[in-house]
Amino acid sequence: MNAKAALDPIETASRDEISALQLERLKWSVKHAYDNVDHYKNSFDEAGVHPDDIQSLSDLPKFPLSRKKHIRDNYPFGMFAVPKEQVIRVHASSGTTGNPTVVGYTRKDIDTWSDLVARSLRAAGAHSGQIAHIAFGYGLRTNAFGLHYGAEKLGCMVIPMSGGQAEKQLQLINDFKPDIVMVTPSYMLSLGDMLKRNGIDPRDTSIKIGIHGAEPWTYAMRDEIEQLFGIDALDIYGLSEVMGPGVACECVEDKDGLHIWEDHFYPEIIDPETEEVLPDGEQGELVLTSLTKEALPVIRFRTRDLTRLMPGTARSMRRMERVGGRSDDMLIIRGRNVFPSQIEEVILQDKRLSPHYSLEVTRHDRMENLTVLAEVRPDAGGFGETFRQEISADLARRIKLSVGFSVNTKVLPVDEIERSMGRVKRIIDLREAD
Ligand code: DLL
Repeated sequence: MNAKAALDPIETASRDEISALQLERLKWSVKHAYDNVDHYKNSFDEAGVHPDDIQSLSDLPKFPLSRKKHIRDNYPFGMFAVPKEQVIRVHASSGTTGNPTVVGYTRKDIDTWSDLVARSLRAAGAHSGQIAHIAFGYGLRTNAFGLHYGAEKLGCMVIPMSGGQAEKQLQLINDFKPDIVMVTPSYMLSLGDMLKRNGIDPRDTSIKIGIHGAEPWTYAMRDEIEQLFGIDALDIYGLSEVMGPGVACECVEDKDGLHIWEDHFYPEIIDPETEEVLPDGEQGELVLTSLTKEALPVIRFRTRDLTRLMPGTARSMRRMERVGGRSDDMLIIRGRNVFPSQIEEVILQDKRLSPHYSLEVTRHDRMENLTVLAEVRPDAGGFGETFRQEISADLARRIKLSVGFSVNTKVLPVDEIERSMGRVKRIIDLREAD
């Protein structure tokens, strides 16, 4: 069994067919939310809009935006649009402050999720008969479960390894010989490093496809992973409130932006400040409306993720550019904005530096300072302090050219940056400690 499954007809449908389906589904979804969720009824009434106002897709921006806070404020099940008896699964974000964000799924929602992850994996080049190792965490969060059901649906043998447990990961990769590994990009790099440390060339493993997401990563980071393992590394996107992983995914044919599965989610890009809708091609915040979700419909949900919409290529559905960052991850240093991914790009231009780094933010005499901590590669061609200082000075110069302000840089010896074991934490904020 090694068959490549056919695409769903809608994946290659014309734009007109896609829009017609979207409109029909949008009318249903907006009405479903209004009729069954107090929050949507109240906010639509307050804004003076009614589901009957949706006559074309361009009517959607008349409706109010929704956000994570609304789900949290209605903790635990207040945003559900179906009786609890029809909800067969819940997930929740851990939530560092306040209540967790609880999301729910009917059986049909779980089927849709599985179908869309299967579609995503197929776009990434996976097919039935392959072995898929999942190193995202299983638990309250949506990460591993959606991927698990989708891989099964595609016909893969699934290894539900879960996160962490580095030694075990390596053992199962060596013994079970997976074709596909699903994990955050940062943990994939850590696994590559650990394989090397154990005397195994990551290129000699059975892995052919890496499915990575849940955190921002640059194209330079993709090259790094692809070179390290000799694989295709594909970007998958999603968020719990809207479903989980599989809202959008790259195609192996073009590896240039993620196709949004527009038959189930309607994307808009807004200016995060003015909330005005921007035309395709312009950078802004992604807003998603679910078109088929039963348990937790979301209407104009603000994702906080910054991207832009681009036309379809390998599939008719529009693509979103890889997410460069969330508006909440933006660092404001002395009034200038910078995303960790901008720094990542500059670091990886220097082949002597490893892809592991962290960013320390401090405040001294009311001045914010950013220190970029990078690390030399074992094969950088030197180890001494002078060697590292030279690289560090060059890095500082290049970052200033790229972001427009000065940062401190420090290049550490091999293996001194803490390795990611899941979702990487790039920013060490020491401002509170001042
Ligand atoms: O991280 C779902 C997911 C799991 C996606 C596994 C991909 C793979 P949440 O925990 O709700 O859900 O976090 C969602 O993570 O709003 C983005 O800020 C970020 N994110 C997810 N995928 C990507 C990606 C999952 N491919 C939040 N690139 C989102 C950049 C991503 N950021």
